[in-house]
Order: sequence, then structure tokens, then C-alpha cells
Amino acid sequence: MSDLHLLKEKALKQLGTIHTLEELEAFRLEFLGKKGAITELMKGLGALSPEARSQRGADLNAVKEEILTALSQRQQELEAHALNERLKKETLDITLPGRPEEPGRIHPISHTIEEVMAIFLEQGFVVEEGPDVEDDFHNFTALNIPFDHPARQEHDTFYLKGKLGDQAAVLRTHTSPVQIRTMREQSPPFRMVALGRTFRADYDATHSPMFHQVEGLVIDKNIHMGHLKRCLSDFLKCFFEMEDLPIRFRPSFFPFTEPSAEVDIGCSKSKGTLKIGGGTDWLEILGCGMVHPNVLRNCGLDPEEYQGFAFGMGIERISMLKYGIPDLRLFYESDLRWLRHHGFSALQIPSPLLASRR
Ligand code: 2NL
Repeated sequence: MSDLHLLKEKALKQLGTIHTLEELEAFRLEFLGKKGAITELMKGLGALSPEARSQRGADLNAVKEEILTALSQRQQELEAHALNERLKKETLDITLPGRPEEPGRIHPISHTIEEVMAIFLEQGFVVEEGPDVEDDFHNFTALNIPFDHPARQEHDTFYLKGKLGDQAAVLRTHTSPVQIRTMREQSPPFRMVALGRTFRADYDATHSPMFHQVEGLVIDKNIHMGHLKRCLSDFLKCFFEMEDLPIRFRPSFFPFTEPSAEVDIGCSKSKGTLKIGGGTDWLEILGCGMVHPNVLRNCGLDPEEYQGFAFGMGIERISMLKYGIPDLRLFYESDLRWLRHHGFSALQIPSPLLASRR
């Protein structure tokens, strides 16, 4: 028997005694590794004559291949065995009850938006939308806001690097540009609300650089201040769920309305707690007025033919007041404990199906 045949027999016999993947790796190194038996024999080829070398080389390769094949077969057997053992040992109790998943809560801002929208939709308003990035004309000029108005200053308004046409680009500071676009693109009468994100460079317990606003606009022939008062009184009584809520309209000023008013609701402030409703104190809640003739003209409407009213309020502010949330910054922290406390259940709609299950 040749030395190669003996080597092969030895290797295959040894393979039969191997029972672990670690032993198999040791085996591979012993025969096929850098210092393994086959490799050592390969190194002897150089000393042979060309004819003897080619015969010996072929024989060596054949033996190497046979050992490799046997090795990989053994490896598969051992891996299959190891997997079977694991499957036998590791049991999964599929009768175990699942870990309960707590349902999510509706964010107070989302909930307040739903409430506000429901009331105005009920009053017959339609919803309009517009871009967050606006040009100077729609955000300021069309609204009769003078060029030297403080709101235009760098420290209140986020001016963007690029331009929109020949106009400065800004993050809208209120939702009014949506009304401007609607008046310029559609024809009267208008009865619309715009709700969305607005941006001002301001940050403390009651101001955030991003906040939500809702604004309304009603334009028709013969719209007067009486319509404005009734529309907003109804809204406030409905939103604060108080039929006898004290409401007062106080003269004020906005560049885009004339006359202008701020609306206060009655409340009582005692020992650091605020109660909405009766009492002797007043709380400012929104701004409003009759649309300024210049704004109407800027939107292609004749103020002699069409008039109307407009109003605006901050969603965060009315949400904080209705739900007793003291610091506006917490609205945006995504603190799960805060959200579980101040959030709302998604299943509030009374439905006969749910009632029968209670
Ligand atoms: C406030 C006050 C207000 C308006 C917004 C408006 C829009 C157009 C024309 C005229 Cl297109 N007015 N909006 C009017 C009065 C007040 O908001 O305190 N907002 C938080």
C-alpha cells in the first residue's frame, strides 16, 4: 500500500470517531491545514522529476479531494445532529398568554383639532389648506402688514435662504395666507377655516417655534359684526362645553381687520388654579374683526360689494386652558408618561356595538 493510501485510510477512520464540530476543525487542521499532513506532502513535490511530480501531484490532489468530501459530509451530519438536539431541548410554551400591549393615546393637540373642526364644520365652514413655506406677499403684504411691522423682523419670522419668485421665502407666521390664496383663487361667498402649523422664533413656557393655529373667514354681501359675535360665542360655548360661559368682545387692533376685537372668557383664578366659567377674571382667548378693505382689494374683491369677518386662535393655548396643561413645551417632548396622562382614548365615539359590550 502506498503512503498516500495509508494516509487516506487513517484520515477516514479518524473521521468516524469525531463527534463534535470542534473535533472536526482540529481534524481539518491536522490533514488539510497550513501545517497539515497533505500540505506537508505537497511541499515534497518540488524535489521530484517532472514526470514523477505530475503523477504524485495528481495522486495527492485525489486524496485531498476525498478527504475534503468526507469532511464536509461529516460536518453536515454533525450540524444536523446539533440542531436536532437544540430543538429537543428548547421548548416553546405556546399556551403562555401574550404580554398585553397598551393601546396608544390620542395627543391632546390632535384631540383639540378634532373638536375645533367638528364645531366649525357643523357651522357650515369648509376646510382649506396651504403650504408651510410662504412668500412675503401672501404672509404679510396682502394682509396689509406694513414693511416696518415688528412681525416682519428677523427675530420673529423665520426667513429662508432661497426665494419664491422675486419674493422672500418665510415659514408662515400664521394661517392667514391660506385665506389670501383662497380669496384670490376662488370666488365669493367664502365660509372657510384654515388649520395647521405656524412658525415664530420664540420659545418659553407659553411659546414654541412651531405651533398650531386655526383661522376662519366669512365673506359675503351684508356680513356684519353681529354674525361674527354669534359665530364665535357659539364656538366658545360649544368648545368649553358651557352654555352660560361669560364672553366679552374688547376693542383691539390688527393690521388686517377693522374694526378689530379680542375675545375674553370669564374665569376665576384662585390659589394658582384656573377655573373656566363664572368668577370675576377674564382670559384672552382669540382675536377677530371685520376684514380690512385693503385686504379685500389685495384679493380682487370690491369692499363696497363684499364684506366679512375673520378670526384666529392658537390651538395649543385653547388646549392648555380646556385641559389644564400648564407648560406648552411638554406637548412636543414625546414623553410617554405625559402622553398617557394627558392623551385621549381613541374609542370615545359612543357606538351601539361598544355599548352592548360594556
Ligand atoms: C390671533 C388673531 C386673527 C385674523 C386673525 C385674518 C385673515 C385674513 C383677513 C383678516 Cl385673510 N383677518 N385673520 C383676523 C383677526 C385676528 O388672529 O390672536 N391669532 C392667534
